[in-house]
Amino acid sequence: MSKHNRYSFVPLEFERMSLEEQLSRGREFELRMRGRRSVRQFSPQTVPRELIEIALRVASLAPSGANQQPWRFVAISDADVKRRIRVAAEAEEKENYERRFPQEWLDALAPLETDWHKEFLEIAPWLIVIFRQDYGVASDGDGNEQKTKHYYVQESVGIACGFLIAVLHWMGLATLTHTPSPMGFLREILGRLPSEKPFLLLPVGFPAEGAEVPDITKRPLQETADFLGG
Ligand code: IYR
Repeated sequence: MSKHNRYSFVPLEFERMSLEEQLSRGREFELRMRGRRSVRQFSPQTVPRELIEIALRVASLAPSGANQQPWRFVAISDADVKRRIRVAAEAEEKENYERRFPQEWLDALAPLETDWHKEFLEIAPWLIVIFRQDYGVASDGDGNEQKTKHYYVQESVGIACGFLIAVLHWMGLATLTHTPSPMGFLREILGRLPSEKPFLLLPVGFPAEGAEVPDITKRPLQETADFLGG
């Protein structure tokens, strides 16, 4: 016997649009998303919490394995917490750049001109840390912890992060997908549960005046997609 109750099913709400409308929306979205860049130079200008809340609500709409929504977002504007994150991230990254990264990785990073300094972690008005929950923890009422296995956690959290990055850009905010490695310090600084693993660290804000980005291009569709039929 399954321990799960079945859902009741309701009619799907679905907006059917003309092909013209579909094309126009698709092209508009493509154009906007083309302007999205990873930013490493942030302005200290503040960003209202309401914008971050909207973005996190949108991210939380992502599909997930068995609708388990195995994510936790921690949004930080507190200067002291940001400073502690910067100090810990720089310690790991210094080790990476000076000792841990193999030459092949350093060579791949060289064109980006990144190094272990991460001042953006203090300058950006918000840091969003996304944790993945590999299992759920609930109390059974007798003070015992019950663990629930989560499915497709990496995929689900990756999709939620995609939603998050897209909506922040759509709202006129810059982000950097930052993955200092290893990221265990985030769990300690933010006091998260052992079931929660840091997945991504996303500085959010406005770009600094005169911010520069590498002159890179995206691979054309012929290289990234195949059509069979249609
Ligand atoms: N996490 C390091 C190194 C780094 C790795 C990749 I792959 C990048 O695309 C960029 C940076 C850092 O943030 O410097």
